[in-house]
Amino acid sequence: MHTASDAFLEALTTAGVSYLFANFGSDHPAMLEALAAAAAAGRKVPELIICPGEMVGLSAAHGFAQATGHAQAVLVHVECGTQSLAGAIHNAAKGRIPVLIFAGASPFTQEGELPGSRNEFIHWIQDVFDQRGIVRGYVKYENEIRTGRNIAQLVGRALQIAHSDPRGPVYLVGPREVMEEAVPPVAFDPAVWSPVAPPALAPDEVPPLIDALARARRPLVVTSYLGRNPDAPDALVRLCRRLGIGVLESVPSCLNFPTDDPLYQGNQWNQPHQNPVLDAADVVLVIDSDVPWIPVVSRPRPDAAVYHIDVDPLKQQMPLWHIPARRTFRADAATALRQLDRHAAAMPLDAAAVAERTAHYAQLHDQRRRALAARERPAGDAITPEYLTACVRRHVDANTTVLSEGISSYHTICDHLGLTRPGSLLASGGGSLGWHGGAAIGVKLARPDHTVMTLAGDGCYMFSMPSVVHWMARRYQTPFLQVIYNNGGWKSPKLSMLALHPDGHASKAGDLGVGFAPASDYAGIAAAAGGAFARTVTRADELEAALDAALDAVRRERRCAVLDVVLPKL
Ligand SMILES: Cc1ncc(C[n+]2csc(CCOP(=O)(O)OP(=O)(O)O)c2C)c(N)n1
Ligand SMILES: [Mg+2]
Repeated sequence: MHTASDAFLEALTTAGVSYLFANFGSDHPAMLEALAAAAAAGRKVPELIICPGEMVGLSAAHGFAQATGHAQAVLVHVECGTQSLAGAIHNAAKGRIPVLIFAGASPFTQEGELPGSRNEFIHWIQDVFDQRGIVRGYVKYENEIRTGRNIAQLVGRALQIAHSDPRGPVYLVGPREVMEEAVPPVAFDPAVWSPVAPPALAPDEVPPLIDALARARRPLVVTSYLGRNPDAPDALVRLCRRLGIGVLESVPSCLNFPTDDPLYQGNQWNQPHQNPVLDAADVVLVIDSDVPWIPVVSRPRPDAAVYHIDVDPLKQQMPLWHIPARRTFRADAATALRQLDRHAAAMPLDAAAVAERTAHYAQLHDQRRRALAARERPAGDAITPEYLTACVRRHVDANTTVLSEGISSYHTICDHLGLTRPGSLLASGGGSLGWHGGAAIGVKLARPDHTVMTLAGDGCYMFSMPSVVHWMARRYQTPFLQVIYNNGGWKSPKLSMLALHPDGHASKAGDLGVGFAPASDYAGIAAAAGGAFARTVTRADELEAALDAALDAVRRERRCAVLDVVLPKL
């Protein structure tokens, strides 16, 4: 007997989906039967990863897709499980993460008319008018599976949309009767459902853009996420070196450019001041960025010529968005950069001007590095975020992936980790906190030979559902190091308040409502839930030994390690 659920699993498998991150309910008898039937017959289906929290499951699929580019499947229970995806669906949407979410739905018959008809009280309670509406604002495509007969085609269409730029989550709903339906096998060839080919710059557009960059006195690239394609940073390096273009990262959610390259000019987040490199630029090329600058604090000069390349240049998912670009291109960053570099390679360049620009940026780069090094010294016994990040840096090797959810330490982490390899740094790309725990599991599944480290705030640790994360990490053997930047609560809302009300009541309030006293034993939560190595570190001179011991637990004992590192209070 071949059911719609068998056909669904078969289509996922044929499409190359490796994992099913699942949280089951009364909508899934056919799916559980299909999984067990496949196991009994030795038939390959996506590996089941049980997720006791949906938000963690989707975050794991998010991390896996960041590491591989491939969508995985997340299976949830009707509208309740869909709601329990919580902010992870926001993160997948904003981070442009391909992932296929499948939810069951309450049976639509109640007198036994069809196999799967209602037989539990909850089927009345969980019947809602618009289940898909819960995620409609966050997915690129949503549909109901109405028959098992074309379920493979719907999987093909959903994955094709998820993997085509701008990428994103897709959502399919299958009611119980449909998922029980006996169906004939359907031929399914994923090759004919492949993602849309990367869009390039129109050939006529290349020469004027290269001309503008080559003639500029201070050309600058601003980017946030071109490094999501691991081939793009190299393409950017080649073009920038050829022309002497500086690179500024704005709110980077991945590594876009090697931070040790002399053309690298740092990263800008919420720092409340004008970025001097951006201010000096006369030609600014924005590539793949949702927030290239924050106009009220930092922006290009009014006479700077701004150009914009993005797979998603209009940001149609954002109600308010604009940068004053003279020309805007919808193109894939790596493809466009290679086109630009090929054109630049074939034209005469002013070598003296290129050398002058390169030397100018190299000198600024050097100044910046020296200033950063000075900030890494510990302040007595206290552990600063800068010192902590520098200590972590010494343990990062060529096979390490770092996940950052450092929040008020985002810029410190980018600055002091000093990473150079594409793919070595990941952030959620969204704004709903708690991504890093589940994401670490997904990244470790995708890169079993890597040391996976997460650097995250104490607030983010709590948001991540650590009991679920550490239960899963032990069960599925995905050990990682989790470093908590514990500043005693939510520093960021306090900084947001001070930016608007520097001298108001809140600035003088003793208890602002953002502190976590009395603190939990954060590391102990992970030890209880998943047998993690757990240590709290309060003094600078304890940090190195604690990192050594924690990484030994991760690399040799193959269990998670949580270091709760106590920083100066917010
Ligand atoms: C799901 C969710 N809830 C609330 C917020 C609002 N928020 C933004 S930053 C922040 C504090 C995060 O605390 P922590 O991880 O300790 O970082 P810190 O600001 O202390 O560096 C909060 C609550 C959010 N972004 N997402
Ligand atoms: Mg904090």
